[in-house]
Amino acid sequence: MPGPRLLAALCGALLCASGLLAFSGPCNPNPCYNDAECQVIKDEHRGDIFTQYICKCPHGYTGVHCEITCAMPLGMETGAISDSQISASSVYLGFMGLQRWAPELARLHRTGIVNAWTASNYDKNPWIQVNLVRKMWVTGVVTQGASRASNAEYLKTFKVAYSLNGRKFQFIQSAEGSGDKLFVGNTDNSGLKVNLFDFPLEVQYVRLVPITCHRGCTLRFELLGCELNGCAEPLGMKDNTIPDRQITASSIYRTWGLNAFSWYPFYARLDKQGKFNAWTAQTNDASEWLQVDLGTQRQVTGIITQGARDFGHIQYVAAYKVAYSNNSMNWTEYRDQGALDSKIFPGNLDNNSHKKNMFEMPFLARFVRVLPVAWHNRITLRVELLGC
Ligand SMILES: *[C@@H]1O[C@H](CO)[C@@H](O)[C@H](O)[C@H]1NC(C)=O
Ligand SMILES: *[C@@H]1O[C@H](CO)[C@@H](O)[C@H](O)[C@H]1NC(C)=O
Ligand SMILES: CC(=O)N[C@H]1CO[C@H](CO)[C@@H](O)[C@@H]1O
Repeated sequence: MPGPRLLAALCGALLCASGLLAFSGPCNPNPCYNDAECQVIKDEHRGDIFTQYICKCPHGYTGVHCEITCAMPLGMETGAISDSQISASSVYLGFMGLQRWAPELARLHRTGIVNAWTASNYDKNPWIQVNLVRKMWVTGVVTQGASRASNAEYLKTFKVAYSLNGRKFQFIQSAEGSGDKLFVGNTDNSGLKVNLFDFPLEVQYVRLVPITCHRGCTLRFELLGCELNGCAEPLGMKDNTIPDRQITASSIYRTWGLNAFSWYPFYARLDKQGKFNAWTAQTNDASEWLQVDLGTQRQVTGIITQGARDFGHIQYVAAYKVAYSNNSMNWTEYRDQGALDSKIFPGNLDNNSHKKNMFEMPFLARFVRVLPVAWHNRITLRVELLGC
């Protein structure tokens, strides 16, 4: 299938004589993927001679040819976006100041009595904002209301602003050119409303600005998008495409020494459920490791880690190093560009949140090891590797 597309792209690059392509033109056949619209760029508008067209990506796709699927949850619900990355203009204090409807609670599907962000009644210009820490593609937002004192509260309409530096914000504009785009929000306390943007935003900060609210400006939400390079798909721990036998470790912990209570390496799959749902090392020692054989050489661009609980005891790896290899004998410890020492990645802080780390220097390798450096209670891991 890419044949004609490739030909068209090459032809575009080489400025083929018109007539070589039947019904010639850089958009015929359409070089864009995922039903994207191809627009010919007129010569006088072209900044360079290498593209004669642009692909207008449909919702949830990005990349020059709209080849990248880009509508993954960015981590409000899973905790990959940490509390410290979420801030707001104000906080509602309920029940004589004892209930704090804080911004870091504004996570999709959060449960509990106080389970969302609410702006203060006195806040004339409320907003809530996420700092993604680095530039990412953001392609949409999912919003949800909540119940406060058994009354449904939610955002009926809102605007979305974005920024590269956290100081200068711009609002998403309406396609018709009639000013800031007004997004339609929720209609009850629990339903989800998905809004995909007309164009992906390449940004670090995203701000939701309530415009009209039902009772109170109360919100739970998720951001949708992807990493900039597009090479950050899960490599198969969570979805089991990496088989059990390819996940090994230095040792296995058995609760009360019982075989039936083993914390096997192949339990180390992100979000694994059950009583025994993670890998735990036999000893609390920095020589322990967890190894994933990806089956073939893959481009590895990031890692997500998660802790677990053993009969109520919270356990996790708080810091770790990463090593990689093509033959599982000679290992290279990951280092940032120009760094002399192996990188120590920040790990988890609790039994359930996802902690994502992206590699500044992605690597090509078949085997990846996680080398715990610091931990809470026992060395316990659930992981996913990201790449393509
Ligand atoms: C694995 O082999 C590929 C080439 O086949 C090479 O580019 C890559 O750097 C190797 N990775 C390691 C860890 O040696
Ligand atoms: C590992 O690396 C050493 C030194 O670079 C080399 O001599 C040895 O052959 C390598 N072993 C394997 C199995 O590739
Ligand atoms: C003891 C403890 O903090 N347990 C937490 C483990 O994670 C779940 C899911 O996020 C929480 O609900 C528990 O409170």
